[in-house]
Amino acid sequence: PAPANGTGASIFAGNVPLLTTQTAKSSFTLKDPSRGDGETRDAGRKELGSFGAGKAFTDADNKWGNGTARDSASAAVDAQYGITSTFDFYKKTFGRNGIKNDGTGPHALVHFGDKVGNAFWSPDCACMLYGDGDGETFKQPLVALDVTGHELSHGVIEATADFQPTRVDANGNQFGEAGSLNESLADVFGVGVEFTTGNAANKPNYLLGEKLGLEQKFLRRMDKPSLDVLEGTVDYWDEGSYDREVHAGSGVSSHAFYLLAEGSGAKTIGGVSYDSPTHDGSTVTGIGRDKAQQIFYRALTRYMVSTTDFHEARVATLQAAADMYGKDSTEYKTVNAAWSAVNVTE
Ligand code: ASN
Ligand code: ZN
Repeated sequence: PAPANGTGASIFAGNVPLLTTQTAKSSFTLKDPSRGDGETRDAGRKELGSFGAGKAFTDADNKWGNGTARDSASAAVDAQYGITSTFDFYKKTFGRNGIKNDGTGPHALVHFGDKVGNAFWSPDCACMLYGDGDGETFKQPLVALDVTGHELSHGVIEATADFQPTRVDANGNQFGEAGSLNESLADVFGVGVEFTTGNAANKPNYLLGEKLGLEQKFLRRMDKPSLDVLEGTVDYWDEGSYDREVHAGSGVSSHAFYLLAEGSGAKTIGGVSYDSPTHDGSTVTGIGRDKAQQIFYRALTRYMVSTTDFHEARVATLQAAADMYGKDSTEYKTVNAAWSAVNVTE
């Protein structure tokens, strides 16, 4: 069917346009035919395994939500906006047609579980599951744009390098450098979604999860990852990285990416102040976010594999930079400098 022009009042991104599907005279559903039928459905606060495919959201006038977390459809507006923004980001930036590059639109389920303070990419359904927050640490539904960008990027990563953790503990926590790269690149491209979307109510920055009502004001950040005390994210590589919890370990390459894009030292971007340190006291001059993204994406999709560690990630990104700019280029040299600055050296 032809897409129908709807609008949504989101919780985190203001009023947003949505393309939907008309199913009857006065009935629309939150499915976007122009983006591979990307769709958001309702898990009805049920736990894994008990909601099936979830329930479709329907609306009579194609004006969705009221912009508050108490309204069931508003979280769905954010999730659907995240789907369309992420789909568009990958297409526009890398020419990638959907998560699996097959034109299929992503699927999401909101209101997942009872007081869940997390969001997940589920390989089983190849879909996103969003909790409404635990009401304590995470005070908001986890449907903000960078969270969606992060989770759907896990889908892209699964379809490409498919990083695997070296170890999973009894609580399901993952460890190791390939798993840390998984979390890090999900942050790299999650931030990319924010910057490329350029939503006025959700200003782009290098913070992840700054809208989730956390006491430390963000979940992770890329300029100086160790400012995250919640997960204990690190700034630099050391031997401990080989067996570090993957979110904590993600800081190594996220920090390298930030330095490659923006450089070291103090800087203000979009109203947020950053002060990115280097392990070796060096000064790094950034090559800009666009080039940094292209280098990391090329490395992810051509050179990284399920067991890639940080030192191999360095080689992969150097190879990507050499392909695109040559070995004598500033870009190549800056990739090298950025990894050195996080203590990943030859
Ligand atoms: N939000 C977490 C993540 O995407 C959920 C998880 O998979 N542990 O990393
Ligand atoms: Zn993740």
